[in-house]
Amino acid sequence: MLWRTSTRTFDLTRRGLIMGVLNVTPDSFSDGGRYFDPADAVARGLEMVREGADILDIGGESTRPGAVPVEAEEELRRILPVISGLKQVCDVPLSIDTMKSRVAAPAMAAGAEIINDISGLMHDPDMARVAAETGAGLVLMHMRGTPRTMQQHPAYQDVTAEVRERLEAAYHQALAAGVLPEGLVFDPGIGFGKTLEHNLELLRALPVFQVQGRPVLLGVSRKSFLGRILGNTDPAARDAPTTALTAWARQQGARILRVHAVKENAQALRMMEAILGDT
Ligand code: HH2
Repeated sequence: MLWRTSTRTFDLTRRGLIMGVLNVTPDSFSDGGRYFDPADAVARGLEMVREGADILDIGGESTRPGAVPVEAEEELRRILPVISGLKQVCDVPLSIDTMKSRVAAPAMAAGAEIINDISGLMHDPDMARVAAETGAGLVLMHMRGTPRTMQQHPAYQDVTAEVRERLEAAYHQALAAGVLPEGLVFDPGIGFGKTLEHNLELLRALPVFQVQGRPVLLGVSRKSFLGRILGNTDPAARDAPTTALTAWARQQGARILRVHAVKENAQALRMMEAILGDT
């Protein structure tokens, strides 16, 4: 199982990847404001690399439920200094978490190699073209609606089938624009236009989201559904259940885990892979 980005190819057959979350925003739900200064963001990025991150996912717009959208210029102002800062000090693959091609294109030019589009090509018709032209690895996530409204009344007849269907359509959309299948990764989008029950059902069905045999990325880190089950309101207190889900998701076939607490999750991933061996 290979995943191609613009500059390298990951072999995911036996080794999954930890994607460290680096939010350069004032309002992200867990780390908002902590790394708003580019120097702090670069330092945090380096720390995550030391802790075992295989990829850093840099975001300049919060997508938490109710978040107010940010203009492309502002998103770029936040993320470009962090991309160039990290490029100067390490060779870790960088991913840009954006729904806008006007952000993705300059980010790729500055040295990012993966585009993480949480709208799964629904937000910006030009995104697939930018991914094709730059050769970016492309993460296609399922989201219903927009971050601002997505949690108002999420409703599905069959959440698993509908999420799978939409990701399948995104696969064909990407290929039609010239993206190579080896560049694609799929994500059911936990918490994006879903109730607690929807999230649990999607997790139960995780292998279903290996659209056309492509790898699955999962982002559950510190999310509110964990707090709803465990009765806690502090995102930073949700690293233990996140780590448990990392091991479980890897066992269910997920290959890329998007997390805040890199060290613990990398350890859980390596332990699970030791058990899985060559299977
Ligand atoms: N979740 C968040 C953001 N980007 N990308 C993918 N592919 N999958 C996810 O589950 C995912 C994502 C939300 O988490 P976070 O970045 O921590 O918060 P915020 O959106 O408030 O910045």
